[in-house]
Formats: sequence, structure tokens, C-alpha cells
Amino acid sequence: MTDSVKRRREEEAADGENGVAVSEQGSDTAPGFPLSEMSVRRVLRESARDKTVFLHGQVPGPIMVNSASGDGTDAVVILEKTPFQEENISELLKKHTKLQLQMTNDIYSTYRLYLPPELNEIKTTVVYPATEKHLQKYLRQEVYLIQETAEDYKNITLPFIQSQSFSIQWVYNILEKKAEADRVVYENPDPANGFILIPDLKWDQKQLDDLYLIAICHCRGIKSLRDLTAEHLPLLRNMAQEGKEAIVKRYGIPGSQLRVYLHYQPSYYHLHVHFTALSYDAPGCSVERAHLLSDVIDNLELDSQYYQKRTLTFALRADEPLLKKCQEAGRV
Ligand code: M7G
Repeated sequence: MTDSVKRRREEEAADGENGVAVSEQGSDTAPGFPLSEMSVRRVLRESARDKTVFLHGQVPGPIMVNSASGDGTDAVVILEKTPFQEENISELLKKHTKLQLQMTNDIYSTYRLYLPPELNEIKTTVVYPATEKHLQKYLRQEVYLIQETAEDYKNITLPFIQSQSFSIQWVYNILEKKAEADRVVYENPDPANGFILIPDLKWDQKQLDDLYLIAICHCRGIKSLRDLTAEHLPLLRNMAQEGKEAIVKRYGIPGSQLRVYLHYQPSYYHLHVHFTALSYDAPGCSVERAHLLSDVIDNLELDSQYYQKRTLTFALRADEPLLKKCQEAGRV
């Protein structure tokens, strides 16, 4: 952890202001999700490597219009064991409640280490109520590569995203300071070329190894990479430069150690840029999805219509409706 992060934590503690902790973890103060009442319908996906499980749950209560099945309201719950924090390790060794021997052989042995609850937290992300599209997003499926030409975008993808895309209410809530206002790291308030930089939902901000922020532009109506032209260069340059400056100032990580990119296709069609630690193998940073912001800027400087003209490649999961549309059009 850098000194600046430590300092900020100390300042927050001194202010008695829990910041993230109140809105994300303070079940005493935050409106709670009824986790213990939820029944698990299925495991959507799990990863032993990432120590993560994605659950489709159902909470008793009013049946939502878009409830996938059964009685109650659908939820997606993601449980993730959190990375170790260097400054907690000696506390963790001292305060453990039990060390149970599993096996021993010569100089080798393995144990089960049991910890008090405060040192044993699980990051829990909840989408509630969840739509069928959320369930699909997290369900493990086969994936297929699509090579989307400019024509394909006009004829297949654009009509599809106009009818289907995820609600972006959460984005508007951030931009209008109706949610996560206490988490904003940096803002350029200019309506055309400004943006808000905020920690991503995926990052618990406890360690810098998996640093993940997003920059969301104030301007509405830029759906994705496909809409960008040279007209957007001032906005993109601001996001690149001011975003990096804000991150080095707050977290001490220089721009040369950040991966700054856009997704194509994104899940949410309001332009945003991902900032992740270069050493972190962030979900969604693979070559078939991530477009480095520096390359995007360079391409638009070369040709304003670059992203309207070129073929873009991306992967779609087996039962995504867009894949079906591409198949119907004979494009897969
Ligand atoms: P994307 O490329 O549209 O889709 O990125 P992806 O989720 O498939 O990567 C949207 C980004 O916004 C992701 O990195 C999400 O983790 C993040 N995100 C999504 N939601 C609903 C929220 C939210 O409510 N708050 C914050 N801070 N980040 C979010």
C-alpha cells in the first residue's frame, strides 16, 4: 500500500467518515440485501483460481415482471475471497483462532488456518433485482468470435443495442451524484469534454494490486467506440491525461503502470474508459475486447471516421441474442 493510500485511510478514519465502507460494507447503516433469506437456484459460474462463485439466487417476495423463473425475485450474488493485505498479515497470524494440521511429511506440512470474522471477509457483489440479461452475463458459456464490419454494425448490432441494451441508470446516478458521490476520485465537470473518475464496482480499494477505476463521460449519447470521431478527441485526451494524473495523485501509481482501455462490445452503452493496474490480469482485458485508449486517440487522429469504417472483432457468448442475430444474417 502506498503512503498516499495509507494517509487517505487515516484521514478518513480521523474524520469518522467511513467512505466506501459505509456504502459498501456497513450493513448496520446501509440498506441491506436479505442474503440469509435467499435460496440458491444455481451456480452460474465458479473459478477456483479466482476464488469466486457467481450465484443465481431468489429472494422471497413480489415476483418481478422479468423474473427468470420460480416464486420470488431473481438476484445475482458474486462471492469473492479478497486478496491479502500486507499490513494485516501479522495480525492475521497472531489472532488466528485455530491451526489444524492436515498432513505432514518430512519437512512439509499443510494446515487449515481459521481466522476471526473481521479478518476473513468475503467481497459480496449483488445485482438485485437481476434481469435475465444479468443472469446470462454471468453464466459460463461457449464463446464465438464475431467480425463486425461497418455494414454489420448498421444492419445488425445498432438496431439490436437500441432495442436491448442494459439499463444505464447506475451511470446517470453517478453523473448526477445520486449514488457513489462519496467515492468520486476526480471530476472534470465540463458537459462536453468532462468526466467522472470513480472506483469500479469490481475493486474493493483495499489493495492496489487489483486497482480498477472507470472514467464515465458527462456527455450523453456516445454509445461506444463505434460512435467516436475526431470530434471526441478533446474528451478522450482529457480522460487519458487527467485520469492518469488523478490516479498518481491519489494512489501513487504512474500512468506507465496503468492499462487504460475501452471495451467493445461494452455491457453498458454510455462511453466509459477502464483504468486497471498493468500488473493485474483484469477481467475483460483480453485482445478481443480491450482497445487501448492511446491507440483509439491515435487512430482518430489519423482518420476521424476510423471506427465507423473498420471491422471490429469481439466475442459473444453462446446464448446472447446478438449472436443469434449474427447467425440469422449468416455472419457466424
Ligand atoms: P463494460 O465494458 O460496459 O462492461 O464496463 P463489463 O461489466 O462487461 O466489463 C462497465 C464497468 O462498469 C465494469 O467494469 C463494471 O464492473 C462497472 N460497473 C458496473 N456497475 C453496475 C457499476 C456500478 O454501479 N458502480 C461502479 N462504480 N461501477 C460499475
